[in-house]
Amino acid sequence: AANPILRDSDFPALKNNLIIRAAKGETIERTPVWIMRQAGRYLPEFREARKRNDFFTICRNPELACEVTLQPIDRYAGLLDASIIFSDILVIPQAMASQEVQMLEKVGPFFPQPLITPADLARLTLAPNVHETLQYVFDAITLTRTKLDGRVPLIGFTGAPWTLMAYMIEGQGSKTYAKAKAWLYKYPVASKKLLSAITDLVVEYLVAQVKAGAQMLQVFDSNSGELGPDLFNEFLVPGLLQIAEKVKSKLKDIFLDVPIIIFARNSHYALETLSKSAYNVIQVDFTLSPEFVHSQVQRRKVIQGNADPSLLYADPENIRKVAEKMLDGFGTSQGYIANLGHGMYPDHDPEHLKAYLQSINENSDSLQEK
Ligand code: 1CP
Repeated sequence: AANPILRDSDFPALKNNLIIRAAKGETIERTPVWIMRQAGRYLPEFREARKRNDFFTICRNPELACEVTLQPIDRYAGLLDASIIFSDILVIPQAMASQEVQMLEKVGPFFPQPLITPADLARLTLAPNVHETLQYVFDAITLTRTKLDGRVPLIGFTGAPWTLMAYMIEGQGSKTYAKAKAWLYKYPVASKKLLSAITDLVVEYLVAQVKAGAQMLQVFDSNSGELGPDLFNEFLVPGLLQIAEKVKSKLKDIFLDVPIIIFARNSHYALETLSKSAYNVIQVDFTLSPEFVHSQVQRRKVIQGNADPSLLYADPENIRKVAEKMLDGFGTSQGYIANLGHGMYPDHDPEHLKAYLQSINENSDSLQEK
């Protein structure tokens, strides 16, 4: 049976809706900020929770997922403007393969039986029932939005089709993604079949997250930068555009509407196309200057990003200077959400992240006057 549709009236009233208004392009009183991987191993309280439970146990247990989602919100109270549900992009391949993805120390996610040739697609369930396979994510979202008590909105997320396909073929992260890219050149028909199955599943997965309480969504195409413009346009663009269009249209049918963020990492060639899509916000990585981003996006979309995560190794004084420059480039009272250009690293100092968040908060006052 389908889940009930939960609406604003089923949850505590939202006290800080800055990021939602910013994502819709409204003029706001200061720049909102959240951080990719804001829950994670750089936090001692997360490492403590991980000593007791393995990674996917936390993902599958709504109480534990809720607990770690709230850790950065509690620690940086008043400094973060959004939470993101604790999970991983690899839950989708898990749902399609009904095969364990392991989380290995120093390696990250690992598939013991990766796809090798198109014949291996027969091993997959191309259209699993999202409620049978991923109900734990929806339960975690409902519980977390309740426990947030309206402090900040809750973001739901997914991996994008190509990024997920790449993990399913490589079996783990890769420097070149040569095996997965070889599929695009050698088996274009099978590749499109797999990408299209993942696209349909991702659409259902995102819609179900919103029905469960997610107030914003982000699509992570972390590996799109490996492709170059031709492969990107042929294999990725159709699915990426469809995800935003179909999710919006399915939500509209049930009188729901949430902003959607797209992150095509390291893909300068993606910006113009994405700026004409149904996404609301484009997350940009740290290789892109504000000038270049503006030249491609032309303020058709809200921008999110993009300081180099390695900036957080600098001393707080330096962090402040770089944050100021970033805000000068991107930041106005309209069209911008601050973040990093990629996620937190495990050896980051939580106090340095605090300095980054504070400088964004302090600086947006003076930006108001520009
Ligand atoms: O606060 C948050 O953002 C937590 C939720 C979250 C998200 C949004 C996690 C928890 N993972 C993700 C997304 C994710 N996972 C992406 C997209 C964003 C990005 O580009 O970083 C990707 C590529 C993954 C895959 C993944 N999961 C990797 C990368 C491996 C590689 O070599 O490519 C790793 C190391 C993980 C594990 C993971 N996921 C999340 C955490 C906290 C961790 C650390 C693992 C642990 O605690 O043992």
